[in-house]
Amino acid sequence: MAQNKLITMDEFTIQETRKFPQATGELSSLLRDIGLAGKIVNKQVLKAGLVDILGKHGATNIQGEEQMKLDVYANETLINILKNSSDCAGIASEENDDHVCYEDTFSANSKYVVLFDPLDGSSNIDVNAPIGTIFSIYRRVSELGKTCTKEDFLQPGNRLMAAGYIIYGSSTMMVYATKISVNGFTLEPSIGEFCLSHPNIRIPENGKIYSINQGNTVKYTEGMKSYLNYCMESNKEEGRPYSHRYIGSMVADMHRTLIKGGIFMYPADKSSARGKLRLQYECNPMAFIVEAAGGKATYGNGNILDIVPTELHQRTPIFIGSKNMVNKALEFVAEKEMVG
Ligand code: AHM
Ligand code: MG
Repeated sequence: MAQNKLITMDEFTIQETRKFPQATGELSSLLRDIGLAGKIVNKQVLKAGLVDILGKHGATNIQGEEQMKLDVYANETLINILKNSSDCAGIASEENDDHVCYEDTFSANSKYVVLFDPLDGSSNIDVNAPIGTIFSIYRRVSELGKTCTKEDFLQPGNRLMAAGYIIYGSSTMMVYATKISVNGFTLEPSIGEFCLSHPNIRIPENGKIYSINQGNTVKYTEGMKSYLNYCMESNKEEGRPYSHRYIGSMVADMHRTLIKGGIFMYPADKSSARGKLRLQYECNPMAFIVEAAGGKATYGNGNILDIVPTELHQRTPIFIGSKNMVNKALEFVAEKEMVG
C-alpha cells in the first residue's frame, strides 16, 4: 500500500460518518457540495487580478461582457449549488435580505438548512489579502415534507450541526467543525480535491497575539481600553506585550487565531452597541469551530452560541480565541458596558 496517501475530504467525512451507525450521510454530502462551491469561487478569486471582477456589479469589461462582482458571484454560486443539492431545504445569506426556501419536493424533504457569508472580508479583494466563505448547517425545526420556514434560520448556535470556512489565501483551505472535532483540508490543485492537512485542530489555551481594529479605540468602553493597555504592557513572566495582528478579514484573522492561539475581538462601541459582525453568518460559525477546538467565544455577558437570534442579520460583539486569553479579557470588560 502506498505510504503518505492523501486523504480527501470526502473520504475523511465518509469515514467519520461510518462511526455513527444512525448517520445517513446527508451531512457529508452537504459538506461536499459546499466544498464544490468553494472550489468554483476559488477559481474566480485566483483570476481576480487578471479579469475585471473587482469593479461594481454591472460594470462591463473590455470585451463588452457584463462582469459580476466577486461577492455576488460567490453568493450566486452557493445558492445554485445548494439548490441542486439533495440535502438542503433552504439558505440564508449575508448578501440577501431574507432567507430562500427551495420550493421543489426534493428540497422540501431535505432536513438541513445552510447559512453563509459568501465572501467575507471582500474589501480585501483588491489588495490580494486572504478572504473567505463562512458557513453554518442547522437541522431544520419545521415539518419535513413542507418548505422550510424562517424559524429554521433563527436557531441559536448551540444547535449547529456543523460549521466551517473556506479561506482563499496563500493556499486554499476548508476547515469544518462538527461537535466532535475540527479538521482542516488544503486544496491540492493538481487533483482539485481538498485533502486532510490539519487533523483534529486544537486551539492553544494561551496565545501571544491580540487582534482588533485598534483604530476604533477612542470609541471603546473604559474596560475595553484598559484591556488593550494590558495587552500592550510589558510583563516578562506572562510573555507580554502581546503582538498585534489585524488583517481586517475575519476568516484570515480567525484562521491564524485557531492555529496559533490568540484572541480576536470586535467589541461594541459608542457608535454601535452591538459591534459590527453578524451573529448568524460570522460569529456563530466561528464560535462553534473555536469551541469544538477547545477555545471560547463570548459577547461579554455570555456565550455567543447561547444567543437566541430574533432577526437574520443581527449583530453581536465578540471576544473569541484561546480560552485563557478570552477569560482574561472578560476580567476587564465590565459586564454592564457590553450590550449583547
Ligand atoms: P464584510 O462582511 O462586509 O466583509 O465585513 C466583515 C469584515 C470582517 O471580515 C472583518 O473582521 C471586519 O469586517 C473588519 O471590520 P473593520 O474594517 O471595521 O475593522
Ligand atoms: Mg462578512
